[in-house]
Amino acid sequence: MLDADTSLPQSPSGSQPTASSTLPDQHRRLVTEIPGPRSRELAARKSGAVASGVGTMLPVYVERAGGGIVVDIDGNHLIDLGSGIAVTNVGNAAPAVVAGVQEQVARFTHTCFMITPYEGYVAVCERLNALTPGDHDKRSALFNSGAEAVENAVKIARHATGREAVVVFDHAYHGRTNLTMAMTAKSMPYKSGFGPFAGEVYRAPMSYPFRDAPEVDGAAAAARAIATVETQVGAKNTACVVIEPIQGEGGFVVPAPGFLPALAQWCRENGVLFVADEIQTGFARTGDLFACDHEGVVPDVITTAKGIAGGLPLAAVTGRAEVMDAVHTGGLGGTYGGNPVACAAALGAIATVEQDDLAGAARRIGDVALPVLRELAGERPAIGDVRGRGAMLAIEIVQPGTTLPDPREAARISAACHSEGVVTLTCGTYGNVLRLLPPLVIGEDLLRDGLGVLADAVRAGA
Ligand code: PLZ
Repeated sequence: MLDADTSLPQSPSGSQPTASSTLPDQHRRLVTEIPGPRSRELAARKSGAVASGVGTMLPVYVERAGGGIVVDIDGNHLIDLGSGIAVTNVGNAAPAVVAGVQEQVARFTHTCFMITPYEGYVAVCERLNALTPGDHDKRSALFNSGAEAVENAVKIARHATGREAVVVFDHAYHGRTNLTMAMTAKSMPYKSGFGPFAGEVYRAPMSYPFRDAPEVDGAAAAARAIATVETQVGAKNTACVVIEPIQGEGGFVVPAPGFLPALAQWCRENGVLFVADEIQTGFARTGDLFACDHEGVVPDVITTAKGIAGGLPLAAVTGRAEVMDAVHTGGLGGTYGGNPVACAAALGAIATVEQDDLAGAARRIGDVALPVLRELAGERPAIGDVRGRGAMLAIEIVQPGTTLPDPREAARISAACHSEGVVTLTCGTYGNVLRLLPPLVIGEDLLRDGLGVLADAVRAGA
């Protein structure tokens, strides 16, 4: 039981005004089947207009969203346990984000920072340099998407080291552009048929406690990865090691303690840059501002996106000043990178994360959810593992009594949650991980309601 000081706030019972909009009523309420008739009409229009390669996981069309609720155009109120894939950490249409965007969008929408610059870009870089792990001198550069940030981190690492090889891990996800597809591990749906892929990308084994033998602790898993790199790539050819401190799309894989520090130390000893991809884990999601903070790992370079700007497209590369500044002037950029409206949103989102202690809120979400999930796992052998940190949590679904992945059961559970009005996402190399990524502003009552729906869905299984 949580004491009063540390419990999550309850959801406001009625509508609450924000900067310009109204927070939707913070209760789950279904008024039609899911998806409802108006959403189904739009789904039909979608199939005649949108390329079918662009899928939709839960085709309820959204009318508004805020707090822990997504409201669809049929009037259904769904509990948001996805945050648009870890983006709306501060909640949808968060007041400081709305205010910043409205003020900025009325003054100017774009000049291109590379042509005639503006303060917002500089201010976001200052915030990133101050907040990311390590108190060394840092510089940042802004881009539009996570994949673009990862691409640029690799460009910078190659330039700064004069080396070409990039080391990534099993189960990694880094994006869908050509270079980042090469870095992403999973073929379907991300890579299949889209090759050839960029070269000089090498994959090392990840620490995956649920699937590793018990004797493979963090140090042993790091030694295994390092041996792979040393024999198959060579330290002196390696520009950077790029790793998600907790893997996202690959299955919310939390490496064993000691794995990340050992890798970082090997990098330091070998002139290899340690690049943390914190695109999914960043901005308080895991209960620390960045997941690397948990073990005191200080990356040379860190990529951020998603939670940085409360839903507007913005991404960043932040790194040691001497690494970042190794690139010639004009070597980094793009038309929209660090767009002024996105920067205003980011300044609002970052201020909200700090002022409202959303890292603390993320820890409390974990404190509420983990015991519920663990109890459920004790009761239901389909749950092979419960893991995660803060508000980045998952259950791995297996064939009972084994560690064999059961993606069909995971999909069934997720679909059952959807039909009861709870937005859940799956992930994992084997597609068998059900993940929870609630907005960090979710009320405890909504969170518990969502977890209850999930528990019922799991219990309905064989
Ligand atoms: N690095 C760690 O999680 C994006 C992908 C959704 P973009 N993850 C969600 C999908 O199916 O496309 C992600 C990530 C990590 C990089 C990225 C890429 O970020 O903003 O989607 O390009």
